[in-house]
Amino acid sequence: MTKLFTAMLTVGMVLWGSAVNAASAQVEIVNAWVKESIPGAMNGAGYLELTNTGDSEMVLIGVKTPAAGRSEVHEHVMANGMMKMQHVHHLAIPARETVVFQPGGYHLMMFGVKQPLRAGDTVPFVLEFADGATVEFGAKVVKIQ
Ligand SMILES: [Cu+2]
Repeated sequence: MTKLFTAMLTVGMVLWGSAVNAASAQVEIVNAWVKESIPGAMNGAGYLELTNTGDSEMVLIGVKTPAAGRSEVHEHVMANGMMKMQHVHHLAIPARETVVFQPGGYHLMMFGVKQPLRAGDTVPFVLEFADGATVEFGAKVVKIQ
């Protein structure tokens, strides 16, 4: 990872640090990871297990990362016998339930990755919920064989 990229990520994390509010305590994130970039790839994807630990539904409405020009919550769907990705604008997570983001299903789509994502790096993300809550976490870049 270049020095410039490291600095950029640090600035991003500091700026977003102030955005966390108390409601974020209602969400737990484990097993967050990102696929290592394949040479020449402009896009990337992140995965995680997201648990709503609270007593009320949480609705995920967006995701941000300083590592890419734009990021969206996506899912894979079958359309006319073909797998395609689509933007998920509202993903409801019922109280006490876990949603697993994994290859072939929900993922955090990154468009225009600014630097190749290398195994061992950590990509910071912020999830945004309909009630205004935000949750920050780091996803480890993993090499895909
Ligand atoms: Cu996608």
